[in-house]
Amino acid sequence: MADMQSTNAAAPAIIRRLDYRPPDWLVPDIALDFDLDASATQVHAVLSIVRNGTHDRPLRLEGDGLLPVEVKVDGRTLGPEEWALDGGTLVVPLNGQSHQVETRVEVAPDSNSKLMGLYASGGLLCTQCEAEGFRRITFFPDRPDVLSRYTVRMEADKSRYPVLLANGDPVEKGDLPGGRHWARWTDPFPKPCYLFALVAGDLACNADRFVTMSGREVALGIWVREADLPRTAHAMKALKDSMAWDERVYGREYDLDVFNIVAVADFNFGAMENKGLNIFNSRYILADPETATDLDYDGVEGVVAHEYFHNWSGNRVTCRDWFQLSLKEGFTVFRDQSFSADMGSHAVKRIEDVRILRAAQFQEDSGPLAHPVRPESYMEISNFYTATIYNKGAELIRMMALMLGWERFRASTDLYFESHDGQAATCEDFVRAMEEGGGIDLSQFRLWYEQAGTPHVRAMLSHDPATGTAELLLEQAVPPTPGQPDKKPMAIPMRVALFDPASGRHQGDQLLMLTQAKQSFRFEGFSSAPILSINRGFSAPVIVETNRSQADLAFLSAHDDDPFARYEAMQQLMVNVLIGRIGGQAVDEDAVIAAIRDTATDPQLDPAFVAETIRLPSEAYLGDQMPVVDPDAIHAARDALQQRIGEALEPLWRDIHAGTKANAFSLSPAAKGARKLRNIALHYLVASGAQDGPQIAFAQFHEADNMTERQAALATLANGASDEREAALDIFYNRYRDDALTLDKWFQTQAFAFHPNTVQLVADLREHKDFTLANPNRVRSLFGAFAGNQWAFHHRSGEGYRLVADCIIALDKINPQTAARLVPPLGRWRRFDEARAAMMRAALQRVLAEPGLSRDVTEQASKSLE
Ligand code: 0A1
Ligand code: ZN
Repeated sequence: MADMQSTNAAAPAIIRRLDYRPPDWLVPDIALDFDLDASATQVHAVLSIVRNGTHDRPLRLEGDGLLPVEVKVDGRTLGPEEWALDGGTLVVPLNGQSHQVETRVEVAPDSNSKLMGLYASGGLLCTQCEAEGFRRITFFPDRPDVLSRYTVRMEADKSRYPVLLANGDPVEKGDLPGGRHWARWTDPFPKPCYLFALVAGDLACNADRFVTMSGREVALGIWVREADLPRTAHAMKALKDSMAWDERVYGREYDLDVFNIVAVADFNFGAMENKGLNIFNSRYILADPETATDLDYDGVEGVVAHEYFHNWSGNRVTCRDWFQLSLKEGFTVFRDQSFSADMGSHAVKRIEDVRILRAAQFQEDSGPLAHPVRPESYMEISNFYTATIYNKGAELIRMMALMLGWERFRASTDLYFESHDGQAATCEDFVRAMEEGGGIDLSQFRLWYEQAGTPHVRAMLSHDPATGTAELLLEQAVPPTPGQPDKKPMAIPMRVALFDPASGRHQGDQLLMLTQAKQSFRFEGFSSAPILSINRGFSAPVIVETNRSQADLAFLSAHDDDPFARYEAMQQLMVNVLIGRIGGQAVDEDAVIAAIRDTATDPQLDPAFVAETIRLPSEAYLGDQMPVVDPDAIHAARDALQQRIGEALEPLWRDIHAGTKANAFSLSPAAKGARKLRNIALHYLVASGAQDGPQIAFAQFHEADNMTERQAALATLANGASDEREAALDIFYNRYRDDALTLDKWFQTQAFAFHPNTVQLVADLREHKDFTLANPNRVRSLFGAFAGNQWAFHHRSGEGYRLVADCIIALDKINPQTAARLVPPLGRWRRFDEARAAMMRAALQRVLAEPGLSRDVTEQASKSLE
């Protein structure tokens, strides 16, 4: 049977949610033995398998790029006619109910450029198995509903790989002849293979301890290169804070004796929640004031928390199949967002999270790659680690928590964890726990999991002075998305308040449930027309259109007691002026300037909130408000308004900039807020065109004792043309050329700059000696940032599209997952004028015509053209 091998060069198969079938064989136990070596690692796997149900189907063990050196069943080596390879999958017919199956394979970590499976990074050997990387290590039923107890033995050269880590707890170790050593780890918790991990290398440890709520001591370790040890303190603090928070807020305790984190330089995503052994992209572990911005610090805190929280929402309760990915990701993002809000400012965190949602998820939801939070089909699951699964998924949990109230929500999460502990569950299981624990009917709410697309809600407030009645008419519509032309009305929780303009107060915040296509709500007791504050706290992930005047928005920007709604009013005020300007209408910029001045000078407000609120909406967000995006007009209008704001309030910007200079670095919320505001002030000051603007920016760049101020000054300078620009870029490069994470900022700042020559600069940086396609962080710093720079990427020459398509084609041969992440910006062609759209389609077609294209890029590019 061994000659039955088949190759699969045809169009990638489509996997469908409704085709789910329970596994044919279970694997209660697995023992793995690794003889580790960078170029030839031997993997010996012993699987105890049990037939699941009554059937006569053979055992199928997935493999990707593996050739069995040996296959044994119950201790007997099989002849080549007793097994077969079917497109990589090892097929073994078996008669009994349970067997012991052994395989031996050899893998080559140092030629694994996809960074999936076992790979080498900076002298380390490490693994990445989610979603389907375990099949690149050994033959196994690589699906999340097969849960096994793992024992892992590793053997390696002791000088090269003095540290050997795996999931669970270490149990035994020893030395071997020839300078080799070994270690054995066991993980008592049954887990799916996507949570398997090992690391071998020369690592130093930041060791600490945590005592859990039941008094157990957990040994914590953050493992990095020796030189990076001083940069691990913030991650360790975040880990301990997360452990305490999950106990306090969700009643969830850690369950093993050790918890290890390893930082690696080459990693496709942010980090990975492997049981007891989280593996991180080093950018989410390492931080010090010299090299990390406040945003980086927050990223470390948030991602450490995210991965830790997965221990319950993901590991103890895992996913039945990959269509349920948001079960663990949406819930875990909601948990990490709540944690970060508790660690800092709720108001600012909500604004930041909504900004990310709108920038990434709303765009996804309105384009060719739109998909439901629980998708129906995929070609390559790696393409579904999206803002929809993560961020919109988190909004769904947030809405349920809002509808239930915290106490009932918490009772429901307890029920969910208790009833599904040790299981592979579904999104439906979660919703049912919410219904049972919360005593609520979520039948209509389930549409949020099924229907893609961002709902639009039109809100019209009218007032009858004769009766003192206000009427709020809400209408909803969910736009068509691929495969879903017609949508049903959703259950949309809308927090609203009606302000009395005379007193500046409202009668209370109400939660309205919009469940019909059109619904009206009446409010009594308004002698004069109230002002509508709607979707407060961004209670639902929808696009709200209202009939509010600029005067109403200005009122709310000064008086709304819901910080998100106050921010939103200011942003809408700005959007209206900018869109008006783009459309050639006469607009009243003075109202915006006055609102900014009032906000920036209000002593009651948190400086971090002020900074968020007075910042102009991004060019991309403005594009989202237009029927056809006009990148040049948007840039011109935004630039001009920025300059006006800069000029009109120049003394204020000088004051704020001077008044927020700190004597010594601190990570306190007040110090972070001051830096945020200081950087915005600098930005407006330079935008004003003041003669000394570049010098002031350069002075900040030069004098700063922290990266937040240094990088902001560099970014401000990078937008213009000045001697200071070139000097600062040179200084930055020379200072950080040997520090990869910081050098990434140098690439990113230039790719993201509003500079007329950005396209050419990016083309030149592509050829820079420090640019490499082998490191995903470097690729994202240059091409990810560039593709997010609307004005530059959509340069009318089409050169931006060409650069990104070239990068996708070259990168696909090395790392298809990371290549596929660069496709969506090209897929937004329907949003642009026909000349640009044609060039974007041509770029996608050129990518698709590439022979041997990966399944990852094929799926994204072909769907983008449909
Ligand atoms: N589960 C991880 C995300 C993740 C997914 C796939 C990966 O493969 C390269 C890596 C990480 C998380 O949500 O953090
Ligand atoms: Zn996650």
